[in-house]
Amino acid sequence: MSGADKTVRLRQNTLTQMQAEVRVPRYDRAALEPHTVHLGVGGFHRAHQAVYLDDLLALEGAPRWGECGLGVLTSDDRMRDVLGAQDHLYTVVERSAGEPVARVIGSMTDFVYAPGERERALERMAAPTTRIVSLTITEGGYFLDEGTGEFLADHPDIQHDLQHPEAAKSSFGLIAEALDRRRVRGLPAFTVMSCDNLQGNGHVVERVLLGYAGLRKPELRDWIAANAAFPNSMVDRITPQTTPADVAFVAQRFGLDDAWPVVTEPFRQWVIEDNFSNGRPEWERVGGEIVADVAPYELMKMRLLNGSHLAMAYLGALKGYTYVHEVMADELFTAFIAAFMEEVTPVVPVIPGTSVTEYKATLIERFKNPTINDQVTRICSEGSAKLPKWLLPSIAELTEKGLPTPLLSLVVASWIFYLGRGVDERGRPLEIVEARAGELRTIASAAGLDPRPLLAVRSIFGERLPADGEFVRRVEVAMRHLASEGVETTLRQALAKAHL
Ligand code: CS2
Repeated sequence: MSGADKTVRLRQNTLTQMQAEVRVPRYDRAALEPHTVHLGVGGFHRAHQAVYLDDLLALEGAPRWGECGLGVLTSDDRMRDVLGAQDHLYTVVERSAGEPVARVIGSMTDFVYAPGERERALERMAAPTTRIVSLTITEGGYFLDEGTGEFLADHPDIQHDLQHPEAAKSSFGLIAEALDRRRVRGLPAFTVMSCDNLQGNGHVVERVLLGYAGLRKPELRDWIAANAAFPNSMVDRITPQTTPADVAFVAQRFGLDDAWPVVTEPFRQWVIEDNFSNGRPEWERVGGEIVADVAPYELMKMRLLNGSHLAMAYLGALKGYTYVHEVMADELFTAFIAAFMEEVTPVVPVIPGTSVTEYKATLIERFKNPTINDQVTRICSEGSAKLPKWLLPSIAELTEKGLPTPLLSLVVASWIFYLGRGVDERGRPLEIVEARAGELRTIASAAGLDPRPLLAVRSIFGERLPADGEFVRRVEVAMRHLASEGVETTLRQALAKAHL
């Protein structure tokens, strides 16, 4: 197939005009009930949970289980506008070395923008039809202190929501108010399902929500604790940010005029704990893995996949790479990532029926995917939220086992160095996407090559790691190497030592 001469605007009533190779929803979208309300409709959600639901809806005898998106951030107005203009349809394109595959996803039928329609957002969740409220609000969106694991009750958004529950701004303020309305109306509690990459994401969302509800009113807290369910889950699909080039590609290759498609890899995985308070779709019919204990899957994924992303992110950015596949085309980096995974493996759980060796080999292949153009700035973003989840626990556990962590420590060093330096090795400014950028960059640049001031930020590093003199020294030596010899030599030397 070659390029399209003219494009078709994506709408419900143009689905019949799509090129034959584009799969479109054939189920009756008008008959769907929004049993899921999803907070945080970004690329990942649209390429993952909504796709599983779309697959399910295409099956014979599937229930009419649809979903409604819910935007919590003021910046979500763009998603509302784009999806609203396309009848909430959008395209997912799977790209790998082979032919790209495009499909239109129809599982979402509505989108509510909470900052502009707070009451409608609350009533959508409080409605009898709502069975699951799911979230992808990013790893940093959970109001927990990374060092202590405590709920950040003093956060200004939380304080605002406690004082004005009907005008809640945060995800948790909104969910708690909706659950309170259900409690008062005698409706069953919905399941609260986090789909963020956090260890025990169900436990985390439960802790934050109960922490918040307890401050609002004890009877609400007790009712939620007794009635709502918080399943843990492991989610996986590498989904870069959509670029103008992706929009043009979808138009040119598939003749489809979609203002905000999603480009992703063919791989996807979803492992879900069977713990729901008000029903769930039969995801197991479409590849979802329903298990009793998700913890080992989460650990395997976060420590190997997300950990490796961190390992290549800051070093790759410093080296001047733009895309993940460029980093992985550099043999030194591929060897480094393989050695990084070896170093982490002793703290990766053994899952019966899953080969960690194969899992790691698949990851290298996925990272090398040359067609999705995953951005180094994306995997660098929000390091202060990601390191405590995907890297520091591995260092702590390896140290506890008496095992060395030279490469993992180098990754910590690369992050601090990147924050302080602000430019890559070619002298080009680094685009640092980080909620705490101002504060952290000031500390890092004032400290020069001394990692201690940054390691002393307890809300990121906690108490134990910064007190480990051996670890601190390793980070310091690695930072000095990065400054004096650059990324390439530092990696070469680190690998030579790791192989001793
Ligand atoms: C990435 C993840 O955000 C990141 O840094 O590691 O978004 C990763 O692509 C996904 O977790 C893959 O499932």
